[in-house]
Amino acid sequence: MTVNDIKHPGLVAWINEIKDYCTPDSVYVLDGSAEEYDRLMQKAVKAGIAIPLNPEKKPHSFLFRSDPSDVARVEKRTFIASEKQEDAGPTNNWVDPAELKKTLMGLYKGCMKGRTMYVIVFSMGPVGSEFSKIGVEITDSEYVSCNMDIMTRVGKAVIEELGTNGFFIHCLHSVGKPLAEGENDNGMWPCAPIEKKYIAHFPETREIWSFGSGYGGNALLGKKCLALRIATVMARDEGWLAEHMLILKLTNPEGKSRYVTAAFPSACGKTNLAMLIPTIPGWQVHTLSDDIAWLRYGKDGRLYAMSVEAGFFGVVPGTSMHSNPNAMIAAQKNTIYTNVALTEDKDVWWEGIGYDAPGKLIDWQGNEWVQDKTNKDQKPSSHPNSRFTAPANQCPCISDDWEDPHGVPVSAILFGGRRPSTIPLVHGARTWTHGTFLGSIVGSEITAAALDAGSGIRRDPMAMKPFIGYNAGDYFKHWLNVGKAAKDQSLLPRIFYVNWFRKTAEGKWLWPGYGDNSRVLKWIFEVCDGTAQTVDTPIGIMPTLDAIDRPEGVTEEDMKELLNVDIDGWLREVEDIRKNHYPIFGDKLPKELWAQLDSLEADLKAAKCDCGCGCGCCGK
Ligand code: SAT
Ligand code: MN
Repeated sequence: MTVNDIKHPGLVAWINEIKDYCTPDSVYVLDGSAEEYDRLMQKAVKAGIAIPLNPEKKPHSFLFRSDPSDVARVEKRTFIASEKQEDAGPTNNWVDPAELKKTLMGLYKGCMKGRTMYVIVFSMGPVGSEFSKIGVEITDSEYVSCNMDIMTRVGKAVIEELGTNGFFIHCLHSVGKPLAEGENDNGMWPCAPIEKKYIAHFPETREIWSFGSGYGGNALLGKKCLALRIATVMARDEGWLAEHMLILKLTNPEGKSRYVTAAFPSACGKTNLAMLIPTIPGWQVHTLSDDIAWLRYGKDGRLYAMSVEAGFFGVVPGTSMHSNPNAMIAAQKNTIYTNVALTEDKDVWWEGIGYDAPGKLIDWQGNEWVQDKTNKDQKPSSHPNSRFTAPANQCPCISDDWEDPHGVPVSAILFGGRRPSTIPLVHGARTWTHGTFLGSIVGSEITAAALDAGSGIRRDPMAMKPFIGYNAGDYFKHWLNVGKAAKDQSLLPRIFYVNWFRKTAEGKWLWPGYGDNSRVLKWIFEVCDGTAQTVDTPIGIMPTLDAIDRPEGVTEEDMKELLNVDIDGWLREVEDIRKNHYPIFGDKLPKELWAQLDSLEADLKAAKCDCGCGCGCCGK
């Protein structure tokens, strides 16, 4: 399609402005067709940056290898350029918007020379849903165009939906590597050096300007940039929630379903939970989203979650037919692989795939690689953050309502992180405010090697620390406000904190995880039904010792440990939050959350006090 096919004068003017400034060789508007996808992919193949995979092993799939400097999101180069610094808050890099635009204008000048400028009109959420948001990404990357084609809804239907004056979020992207006359990428992944990479957000004007990186969340601007950073700001203004959450449907043997969302920091198994295969007979899990959910009230007063992406951008290493068969099958065809190893017969291989490397490989940096199991220090063949991009509808357990324009009613919200000690397998909040408190203290333990000053816990509130587009203290306040806005508190989702990562003092896993996590989901389902066996504890509601069916290999002693309330550990937790975490947010930290912390401390001390007075005064 061409610019002439667009009937939106505002969009046409913006396209022309960028074209004149970035001076691409040509401009092309994506229609979203299969034929177009193939054409763009062939261009990348010709330039030597995409490798077609063996059609018998991975039909219609391609491998890309990025520049070694361009392998993940770069938080240091990610900016929230709000008018006031205070509005970016303590968790974001702030630069004055006028200054940042000036810097970036210097970089964008002529930056698309020798390239095609692609215009991607895309919808986050099903096309036509009143909750969806339309973005337009202008990019000079075929890789980005093809990934956006899988990850979002792109093309004609969205252009129609936008009409002549619809609102859209301006998303400008360039790899930052113009080509000289006759020059070609010649097998090199185009990007700019790290100090020229900018992932810039202008929350007030709802704009995203990204320069210099071609990878993942830096470049696929519908994902973290729009659907989280800019969306959190829109959600604050409009009264809803944009969250880093999977959505799953849990169905019991009687056929009753409940929807659960879950927020975990990166590398804590969101995709695995979203696609898990229950080990308890008769229970089923179906997937609606593995990364991002937008939540808002439905007319019936319940909170609904909508899946906003159309594909999965999943971490590859560790994915196997054992750990996540649904992801393996989803990524069997029509998939883009980035930074994994290539086999001699043009299939892909990675660490943790479940079988040995078949012969000589080419690793993610393009070098020969032969597996040496005697060498523990061998460099991996695939980058630890290598990815597959696969259409969501290829997932065997995709939920039939994953594209419901209204979203689905949420019964439970889960928070979690990697906590080898202290935090039990599961505990539940008593109220929405208590649940907001649990979300605000989410964190993962870090190894001594990476120990930050002070605490050994890296806090990642609501698993959103890198993705809140405004002041995190105001974000907590917004969470509390959403709870207060409920027509009826009893209709709100129940909030839980789960921890699959408990270890014994000897370092052995206490809980098998994966499919056995369905046992915890079952208890949560029963809590929502009002039929669960629960006990009230100082930290919240918990299962009785026999309320969760034990998986094979988990003894009653293990279960006691998994469900133990470690009073001293929790008191240390309280102290850490009081000293190292909450002060970060200054005056913006809502008083209600400080009050939650105080009452938790009081309840823990009272539980410790065995003189019978219950006041905690004996100080034992
Ligand atoms: O690079 S992405 O943001 O798309 C993936 C991730 O870091 O979670
Ligand atoms: Mn994510």
